[in-house]
Amino acid sequence: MKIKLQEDVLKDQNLAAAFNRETFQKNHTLVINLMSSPGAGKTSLLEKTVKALMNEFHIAVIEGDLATERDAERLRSLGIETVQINTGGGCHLDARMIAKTYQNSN
Ligand SMILES: Nc1nc2c(ncn2[C@@H]2O[C@H](COP(=O)(O)OP(=O)(O)OP(=O)(O)O)[C@@H](O)[C@H]2O)c(=O)[nH]1
Ligand SMILES: [Mg+2]
Repeated sequence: MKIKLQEDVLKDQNLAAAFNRETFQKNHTLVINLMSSPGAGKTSLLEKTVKALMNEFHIAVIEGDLATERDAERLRSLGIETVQINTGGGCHLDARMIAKTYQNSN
């Protein structure tokens, strides 16, 4: 008899992410997760995208950064709602951070 001891370390995250996807779908919200190396051009791409589409769509941004509000300020200056999450030490946002921010903004 085999006893399976392994458990998916991302189980909790996957559940939270599934809940987020369901919520976004219900609200007809397209959510894009934009990730890349530091300095790769994420905020620049967001600035260009926002400028090109802000008259046609309601756009909001959740920014994740180790510290500072600088990137959020760059996007706010274009007139769109931007929430900055400072992770303190982590290099990514997780599904629960997104859920909490989305609930607080709606
Ligand atoms: N040559 C070139 N430079 C770019 C391009 N996009 C952004 N940059 C420059 O790359 C640098 C970093 O751009 P950001 O948009 O701040 O990059 P980021 O990924 O948001 O950076 P972090 O938030 O610090 O991870 C800036 O000096 C930009 O002007 C590009 O398409 N070509
Ligand atoms: Mg940036």
